[in-house]
Amino acid sequence: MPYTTILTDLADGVFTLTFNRPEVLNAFNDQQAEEVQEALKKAERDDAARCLVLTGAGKGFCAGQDLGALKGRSDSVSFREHLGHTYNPIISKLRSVEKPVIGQINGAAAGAGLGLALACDLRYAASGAKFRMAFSGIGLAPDSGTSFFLPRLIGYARAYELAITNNPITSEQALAWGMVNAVFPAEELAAATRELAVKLAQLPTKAFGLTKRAMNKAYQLTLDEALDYEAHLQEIAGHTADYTEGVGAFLEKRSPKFIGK
Ligand code: T3D
Repeated sequence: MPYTTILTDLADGVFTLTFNRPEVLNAFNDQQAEEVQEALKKAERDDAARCLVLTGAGKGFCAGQDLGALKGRSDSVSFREHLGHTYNPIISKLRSVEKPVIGQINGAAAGAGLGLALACDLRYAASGAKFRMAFSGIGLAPDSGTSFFLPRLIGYARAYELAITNNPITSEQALAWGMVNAVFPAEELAAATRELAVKLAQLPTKAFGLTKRAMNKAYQLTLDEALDYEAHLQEIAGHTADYTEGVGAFLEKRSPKFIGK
């Protein structure tokens, strides 16, 4: 079935997923959550997709849950169950897919939309985009991984302050606090993201995946455990074609041609 709430594109090794409900700043309904899950699974399985980009159509990145859809929802719907089959699998997939994921934050990222942005590996933001926790504004607590990622990125005091004041912050503030990697004028954002994504898609994808696995896991480990886990992953990296190519190219004083395997 063709997607109705997202756009997808695969070119030059880059899989781009665009949230496409611009009239509500790409806020999610259940259909969108289902389509994003399906598209991410497809991108994960496809060897031709070596870098993922998430972005939004129109002027927003993603305003989180579509509040119109939430209002029409029956009281009998469990929030826990809803999160369990909408945002949570998406956030988990963004963290577990062993390819770099870049958030191209073209406009407002709020609520679960902020969670999606923070779950990306890297974030390039447009000057003029804004970041808002949003949950407390409607009497909710943080979800979609925001309580996990935000304090780790910017520290507890700033994260808690953003959560309880519900103040939005600018891209420039987000950059100063380490929440995004770079900020570009809006008209330059897509090209800057594309340039990075195409470059990453030509590099050793398998090693990038193992790097992500190591850094995800390191959150829960002691130093000794992390050293052991690194050694385990290096055993895998050291048997890839890209490792052989990387060392060979260095010794032959030529540029490596990585195939992502
Ligand atoms: O079980 C569960 O599913 C619970 C899960 C919850 C997850 C969540 O994400 S809860 C949080 C939901 N999101 C929000 O509360 C965000 C609400 N929106 C905002 O705070 C602001 O709109 C933004 C900071 C995102 C952007 O501000 P601004 O000034 O750039 O835009 P705006 O004028 O407020 O919005 C533009 C339009 O988008 C506007 O519609 P209109 O007047 O042009 O027809 C606005 O109503 C609409 N819009 C924005 N956010 C949402 C939305 N429509 C539906 N749902 C939204 N979340």
